[in-house]
Amino acid sequence: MSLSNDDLIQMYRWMVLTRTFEQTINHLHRQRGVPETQHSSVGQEAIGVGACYGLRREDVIIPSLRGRGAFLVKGVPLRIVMAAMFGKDTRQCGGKSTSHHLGDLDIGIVAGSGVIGASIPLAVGVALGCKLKKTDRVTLSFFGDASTNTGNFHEAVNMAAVLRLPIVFICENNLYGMSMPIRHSLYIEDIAERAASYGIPGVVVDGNDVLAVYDAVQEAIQRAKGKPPQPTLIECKTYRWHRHSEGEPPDVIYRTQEEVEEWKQKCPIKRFREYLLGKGILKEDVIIQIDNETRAEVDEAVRFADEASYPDPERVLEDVYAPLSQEVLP
Ligand SMILES: Cc1ncc(C[n+]2csc(CCOP(=O)(O)OP(=O)(O)O)c2C)c(N)n1
Ligand SMILES: [Mg+2]
Repeated sequence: MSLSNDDLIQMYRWMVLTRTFEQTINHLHRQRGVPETQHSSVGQEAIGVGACYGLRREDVIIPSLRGRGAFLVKGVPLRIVMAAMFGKDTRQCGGKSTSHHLGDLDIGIVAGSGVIGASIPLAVGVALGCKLKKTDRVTLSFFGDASTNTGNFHEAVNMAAVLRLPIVFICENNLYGMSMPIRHSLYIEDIAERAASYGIPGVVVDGNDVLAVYDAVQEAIQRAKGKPPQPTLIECKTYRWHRHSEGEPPDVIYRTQEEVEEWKQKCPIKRFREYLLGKGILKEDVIIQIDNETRAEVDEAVRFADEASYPDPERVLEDVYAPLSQEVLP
């Protein structure tokens, strides 16, 4: 799909909304605590937005633990993501999910696993199911760089390649695990190189360039819809601005402030804004309007989350196991 000016402004808006949301949660965390430990996506907004923009409702995503932008663009209302962070009862996951395990099957979001790398085989299972059911649904699997050092990643990518599954693997390479720099855990330059071992395309993309992410994912979706389908591994080079999660020790232990500042200069939102201003697609008054609207939307979501109820303790054991289906009973 080619993007109209309205699309571009909408993408910019999603990125600003994601950042405003993250910064607000960060502030609330410090101010009064929020039940969920926040894994901020500040600095990485171009990936979730670029990858999910234009996806169909029936396409499936399994977001990473920093996947707020992906949730929003895929269609989870902001107030629901906020309520999930507050541990409040919402239709999606009933307050048991926190935001990074949020799922909503109705709009094609499968909840990821908290175990690093473990969401990747789940995504492969989803893609296999979609293929066996002869749908044209595509699955997007998001994960971090450190996740690609787990056996889960290798087994899953291999299986997807062998079974020719309609899936796109999207690695958000922010250069660190929790604190481990990838230069200490990887002996190759690009994670995308790993695709070659499984005979699938590996693509390196500037993860701070929302349009580059969009293009790469759209191309990969076309390959996933091919006959036979072909998976792709996309590596998005990016950087997380905040510490791994709120409450972690200060990150000066493993990276320098100069490095953080250097990456802030490559801010994906500033960059996209300047591009759109240069093309005359965005005007200063629209930028201000988007800032004000997203601020108001986030404030409303906080009010909603504050007023929502906590889940009923009686229901704590519900939804732990899927009910046994008749087919597997003797
Ligand atoms: C099997 C396992 N080991 C350790 C952890 C603790 N842990 C949570 S996030 C994380 C780092 C993840 O790094 P990466 O995959 O690069 O994603 P990022 O946090 O950088 O987005 C670790 C080690 C975990 N959740 N699961
Ligand atoms: Mg990482």
